[in-house]
Amino acid sequence: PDVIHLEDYRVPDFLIEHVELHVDLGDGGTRVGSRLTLRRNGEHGRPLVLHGEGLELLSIALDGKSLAAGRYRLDDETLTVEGLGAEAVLETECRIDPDGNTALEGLYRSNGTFCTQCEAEGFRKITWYLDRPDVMARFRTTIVGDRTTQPVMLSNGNPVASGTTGDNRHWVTWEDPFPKPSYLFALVAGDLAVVEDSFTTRSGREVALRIYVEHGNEDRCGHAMTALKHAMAWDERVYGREYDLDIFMIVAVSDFNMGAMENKGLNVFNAKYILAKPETATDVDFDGIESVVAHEYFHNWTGNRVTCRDWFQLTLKEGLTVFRDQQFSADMNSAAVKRIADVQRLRAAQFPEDGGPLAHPIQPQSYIEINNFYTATVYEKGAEVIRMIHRLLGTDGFRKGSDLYFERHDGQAVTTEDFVAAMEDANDADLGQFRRWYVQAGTPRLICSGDYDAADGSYLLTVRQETPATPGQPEKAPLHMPFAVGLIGRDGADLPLRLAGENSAEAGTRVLQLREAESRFRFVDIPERPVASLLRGFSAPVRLEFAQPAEDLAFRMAHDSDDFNRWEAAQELQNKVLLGLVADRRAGRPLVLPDMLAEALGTALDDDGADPSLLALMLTLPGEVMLAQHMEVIDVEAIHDVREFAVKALAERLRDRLLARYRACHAAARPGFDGASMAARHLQNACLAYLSQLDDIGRETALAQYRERRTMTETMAALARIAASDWPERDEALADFHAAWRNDPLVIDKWFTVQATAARADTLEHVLALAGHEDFTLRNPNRVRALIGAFASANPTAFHRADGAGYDFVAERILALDASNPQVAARLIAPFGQWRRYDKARQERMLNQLKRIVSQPGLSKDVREVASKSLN
Ligand code: DPP
Ligand code: ZN
Repeated sequence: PDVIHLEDYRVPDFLIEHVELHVDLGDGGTRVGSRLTLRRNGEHGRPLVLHGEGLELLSIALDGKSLAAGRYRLDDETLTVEGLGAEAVLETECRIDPDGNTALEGLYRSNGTFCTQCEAEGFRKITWYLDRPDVMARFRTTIVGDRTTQPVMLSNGNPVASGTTGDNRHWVTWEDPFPKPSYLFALVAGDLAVVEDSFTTRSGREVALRIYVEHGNEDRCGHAMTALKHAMAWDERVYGREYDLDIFMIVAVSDFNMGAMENKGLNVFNAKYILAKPETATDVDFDGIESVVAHEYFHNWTGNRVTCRDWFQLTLKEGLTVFRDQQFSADMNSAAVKRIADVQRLRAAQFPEDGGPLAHPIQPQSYIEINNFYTATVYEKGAEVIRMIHRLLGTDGFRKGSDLYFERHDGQAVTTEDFVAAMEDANDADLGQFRRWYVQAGTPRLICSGDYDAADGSYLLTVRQETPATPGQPEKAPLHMPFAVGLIGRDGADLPLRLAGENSAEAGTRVLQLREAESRFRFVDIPERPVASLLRGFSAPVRLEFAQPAEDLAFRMAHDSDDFNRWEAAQELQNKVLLGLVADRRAGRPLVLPDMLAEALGTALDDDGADPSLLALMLTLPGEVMLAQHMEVIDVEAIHDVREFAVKALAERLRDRLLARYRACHAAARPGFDGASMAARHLQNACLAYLSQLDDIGRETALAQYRERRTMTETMAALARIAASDWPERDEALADFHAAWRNDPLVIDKWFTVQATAARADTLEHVLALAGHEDFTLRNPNRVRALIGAFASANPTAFHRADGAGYDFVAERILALDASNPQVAARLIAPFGQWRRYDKARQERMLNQLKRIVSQPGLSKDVREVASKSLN
């Protein structure tokens, strides 16, 4: 296979100054005319080689003269033209088939609406082009369509002309004044409703905001619109960045491979990240909409105005933009709760990736299919790397750096090095060693120990860092990272911290810097044995190893001034207890829940002053997937049984307090997206997860909450309990839910997921039946993720069934899906890549499925790359 290497990067042989597109939409195929104004880049005699895939050539002309067959060469991936002058105009016309485009890259139809997805390399499926991000051109796009079925026709920039052509057809021309790479091109045409609003920028320009949706969904756009306006104001306030066109458009489509796409002035969204009202969407959905709308908006500066030189720089825009959307959501809601959610996501998706056969640095050095590198590492770890720069330089320093970055590079296609250099130069800082984060894969371990010396009142903190070997990187160098710590006194308050040799002490969190394989810090004037709170706020993307007694963890759960670390202390205590129980179970000892866990959680439940959402997170035991990460060889059944045992035992022990808190939250919550109600629902549902384990009141509480149908958040939490139960009402509730929402695809996705993730012995049989349900289709990525993705990644006992039937089911669907949508198929392989973590029998079964996938004839590059690398 063709491997693309970063070190092979070369500047383009030609540049494109201007593009004129003429897209004639039709039911039997679409004609795309293109007129490229080209300029030779440097002194050379090389031919022009354009990318193009699946295009049927209708005509080609150079500088106004039609080209004879011998003057150009066409193959499956390129169009080569020799003999261009220093400047040239190339005109082509081709036919494409949007209706037959099931890969959802390039121009395709979703529920009748024409739409595009060009990142990373979809534009070459629309017309021949230099489809690489360092070629930035001005686009003028004319769309011709049917007045009845495509009354709305959109592209980037501003509409500059329109008219009709007879035959009930019309046309519109859009012009984008900003030069852009082809991956930011977009075109949408269909019969869509529009919801309008406006935003006045701080310099006083009025921007028209438009969200286009399928008819009937107009009442589900309010939250996205509010999020957009908040994001626009936030980027002005926090980064000094204003929007730059007169119109900002968002289109929601049903069939979309990703979450959304930041095309210039015309974002195209997976409907899941736009459409919501409390009756149809959960609070998690609402949060997701807020952050994805902001994320795509923020790309206008970090991605579009300043773009990537090549796809190895993907984290330049994605890591940075994820960090920006995380900051934004933290400002909109509870910062600690947001931080916890982000770290949970990093640990669930990125840590396994970083420790498995597909480990790669946030700046990969090679790829076969770039679509496979839109990973948790590039995005989430990339955001952590930016967050560390933010910590090291401080808020003002980071802002100085981002200002310089925009000032230097506006309108350019640049590299991660350019970003880091701007941060350094603006702050006179040295990020030399820090750059290793861009090229070194693997999650570092921080092995810490603390020694209190009562005689001289000092506390010695020793931190050793070690990054495990990853494929192709056996040796690792020490990394530079911020390490935020606090020492807590007996009264629960942070002690003032002074390192030996320093003159004054400061209370609260201290950000230490680690650079060496081993670092030592001696804190002085420590009057009593402190309780250390390390890696506050998760100041670096590492695994912390610090043996802290259970009493200290419980103490920190109650007193740590860092809310993230209060939660982390709860997680650590729960991990300790649950892993102890796993060992007991494996040794055949009876399971006994330690009193101290129930007491610590009871104390949390009674904390009326804390954010209920934080308490909900503290009360929720680590999930099976998280627990598994702590085991040498993952024991799927033991983890499951022990966790179920602990939940039930805790429910019995804390019954009255859970019930009281449940009722209080239920009474406090109002339907709607206000922070207090969302937090109350969060805690209400965390209590329900316990209460539903109780034989007497569990069933009635869950059923009552389900039947009340107050908000989708409450309905789904209840239905999840019901779907996992053996209660006689189970089948009826699932049938009832389906009947109520059968015309609402986003809600039906939830119905599939709740069954795919139910912890039951017969889940696979249900999932097999659901895969044959009339509402199931491999053609809709959301539906695939709702059933197959959820089953494979969020239901360990069912996916890892000892007989291998779970593996067989998923592998078979990956192969079936590969024929129509390779990009989404490749994403489903990840759980198989974790095979090394399991027992011999499972290893063999997982490997056999990977081998079966790799040996399939006609496999896509996407699936072949991930599956074959997963075998290593
Ligand atoms: N649409 C994807 C994102 O925003 C890729 N750019 O992350
Ligand atoms: Zn992005």
